[in-house]
Formats: sequence, C-alpha cells, structure tokens
Amino acid sequence: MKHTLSLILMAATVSAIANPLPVSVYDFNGSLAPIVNRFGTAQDLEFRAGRTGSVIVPATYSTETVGSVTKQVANFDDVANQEKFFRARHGMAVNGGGAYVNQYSMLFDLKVTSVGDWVSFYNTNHDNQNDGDAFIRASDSGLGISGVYAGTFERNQWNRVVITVDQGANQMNFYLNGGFVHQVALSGGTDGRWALYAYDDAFASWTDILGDNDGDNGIGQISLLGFYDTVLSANDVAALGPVGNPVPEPATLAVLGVGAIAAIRRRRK
Ligand SMILES: [Ca+2]
Ligand SMILES: [Ca+2]
Ligand SMILES: [Ca+2]
Repeated sequence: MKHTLSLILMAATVSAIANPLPVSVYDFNGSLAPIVNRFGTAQDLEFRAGRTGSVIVPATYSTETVGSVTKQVANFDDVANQEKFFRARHGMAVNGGGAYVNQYSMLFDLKVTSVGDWVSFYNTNHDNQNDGDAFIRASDSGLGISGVYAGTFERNQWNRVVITVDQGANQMNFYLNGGFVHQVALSGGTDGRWALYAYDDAFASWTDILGDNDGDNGIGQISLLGFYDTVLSANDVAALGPVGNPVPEPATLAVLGVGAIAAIRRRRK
C-alpha cells in the first residue's frame, strides 16, 4: 500500500509539472522524419498519391511563416485520382483495453488554400478505401464528422487543430487554435471505426493523414503533426499554445529524474 501511494504521489507530481508528452512529432521542415520519437517506434512519413495510396511520391516543400516561426512546410494537393496524403507510422501502442489504439490525440498545424471543398484530417482504414474519419466541411469549414460540425477553420491561414478520441467512451473532441470547439458522439465503442492500428500491428501499422477514399481532400500545406497516446484535456491543449508553437519534447523529462520517469512508465500499463 505504501509503495502504491508513493507511485501515485510521484505520478501526480509529474502531471503537475509536465504537459503530456507526444509519442511522435513531425515538423516537415524539409524532411518527413520524426523530430520526436519518444519510444523509438515511429518511422518516417510516406507521401503517397492516388486513392489507394499505391504510389510513393517525393514530398515538396515551401517556406512559410507559421504563427511566429518561419520554416519549411510540406505541400499537398487534390489533383483528381492523385490526391495526396501522408502515411504515418506514428509509433503508438495498443491502449484502452482493446486490440487497437483507442485513446489518442492528434495535433495539426495546417493551412488549406482550396475553398468550398471537404478536407479529411485522417483515414483510419489501412488502404484509404473508405471515407475519411474527421473533416473540414465544404460548406462552412466547420470541424466534425458524422454530420455534426461546429467552428470555422479559416482557409488561407494557418490554424492549429487538435482532435482527441476516446473510442471506448465514443467521444471525439475538436479544438481550434487552443480553444474547445465541440464534442462529437462516436459509435462502435472499443476498437470501433476511430481506433487506430498500433505500431506493431501485424496487418497494418499506420494511419493515413489527410487521406480519403474519393477526393474529399483539399489543397494546402502542413507544418506540424503530433501524436499523443492519451486524450488531451482542454487545459493540455491550451498549454500547447498557438499555431507554430513547438510542442514539449521528452528531453524536458530529464530534469524530473529517474524516479519520475519510472512512475510514468508504470502508469502507461
Ligand atoms: Ca470520401
Ligand atoms: Ca475511414
Ligand atoms: Ca477536393
């Protein structure tokens, strides 16, 4: 009992000090390699073309000012039948009591230059052969899925979007530029439609970012993509700051010491 209490105290201390850490982060600064790879389980992104994603193509980059940062970003487009997306081997493990990643959050620093079209954030399907699983709506640039949309993703400017999913609880939360937009009720429960393949899944080990089966893609640029294996809270999202702001990296853990890191590892089980 004493042992358990000390672990709880250490875990509580860590929570109070540190924001949740991403499993992987990609910054598209001239490269598709992860800049954060917390457990060594993430891999480089692949830039793919075509609705089945059958062709890997070279990424192209532009220099943009994202918030207060000037850097390279990756371009994407929606040329018919050659729509582009990023296949992400994000490195996240099975969680939430199922066979897939049931609890996660994804961060996007994104600019969309096309107007009046749907823009998929991601497709959980292994070969991009069904509909995207969260969208910017064509008519009003609302954020959502399953006919439930809110907020306005302003096109032709950089925005930070965070999507959190608790598939077991059937909850998807949308945040835009640090603020909570709304919660959408999902379906299917544990291992349902929005659960992701884990990094070590024998069948597929990726998620297709910006992917959609039949052209519900936009034209634009992406500057940051982050994966968390937890459901970030509203406070966590606010603490990430505005678009372009770097996310906390695991290196910041060093100051907390070995005991705190051990406590975090135990909490993950
Ligand atoms: Ca579609
Ligand atoms: Ca899908
Ligand atoms: Ca389109």
